Amino acid sequence: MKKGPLLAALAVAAATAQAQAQSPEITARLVSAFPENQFYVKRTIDWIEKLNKEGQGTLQINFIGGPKAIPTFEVGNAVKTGVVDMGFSTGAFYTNVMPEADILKLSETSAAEQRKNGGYDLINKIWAEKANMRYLAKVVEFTPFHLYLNKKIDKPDLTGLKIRITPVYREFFQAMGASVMTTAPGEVYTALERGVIDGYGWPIHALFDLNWQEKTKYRVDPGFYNAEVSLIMNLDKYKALPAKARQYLDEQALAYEKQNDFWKSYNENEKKRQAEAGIQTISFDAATAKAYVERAKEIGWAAAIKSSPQYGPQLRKVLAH
Ligand code: 173
Repeated sequence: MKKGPLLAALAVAAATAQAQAQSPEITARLVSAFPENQFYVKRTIDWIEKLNKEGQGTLQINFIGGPKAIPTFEVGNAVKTGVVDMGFSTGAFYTNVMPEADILKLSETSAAEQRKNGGYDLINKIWAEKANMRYLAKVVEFTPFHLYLNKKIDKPDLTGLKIRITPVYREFFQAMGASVMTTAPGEVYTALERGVIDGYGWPIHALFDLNWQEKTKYRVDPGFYNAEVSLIMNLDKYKALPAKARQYLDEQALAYEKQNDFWKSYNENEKKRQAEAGIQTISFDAATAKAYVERAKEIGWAAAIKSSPQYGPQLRKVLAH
């Protein structure tokens, strides 16, 4: 017998209700610590759109916005306390939650290697214990930081210069004699425009997203450390996800992380773009360059271990070569 439309509709409604009772669709709210006009965020929004399309009935992510919704340095706390469910951030922005957050910049092993060598599990142990967070995936890596300047230097000496930092660069730049000022990315352009700072720390890429090339004369080579940007989630929310939603989220986050090779070619291109925009490079001779990078690393690990005597040494084993 052919079902009438009413019966068919009732059958669909009943099936839907049953599916929802078994495993309701979950919505997670995500904020970005980086400004919305940054390419990172656009990439993440693309990822969210795909996740939402394929995750209907299972999991949806609701992108709330960038620092206008929650200030850059507050995103970590918002995720920790569950004010939002998910964050898109770098660890340097939530050292106010735990000092360990900034240690991932010292990674020499890749995220893929850390999934195998116990690094990912250790990170999740620490993030759970100290920040009430799940570290889902690292989605920016293979990206050095650089010092950008508007005054010329001929050696690694920043005496008399005021440099914009985040915790990433603090100890290293101070050791070179800089006076430092912490700001969120969203405040750098104005600080440059007003001459409040003589330079800043920032990755090799993403200068153009915020128009800083207009106010930047020099990039100092070589770069140092390894920029880390990741997706984090409130641990209670993560644990409360139905198994299917959690598995789907883990898979999607891992698929995003697996695209990280993208940054290698992107970064080469960004270097060219900087040169074309008139940003000159200040390069040290080979011996000075080597000492510069080694010093950054030594100072970075000394600070990491001082800030976390408990986990600094354990992280070193899985992050450093
Ligand atoms: O300089 C910064 O704002 C910063 O710490 C950072 C970290 C990772 C990616 C981009 C910026």
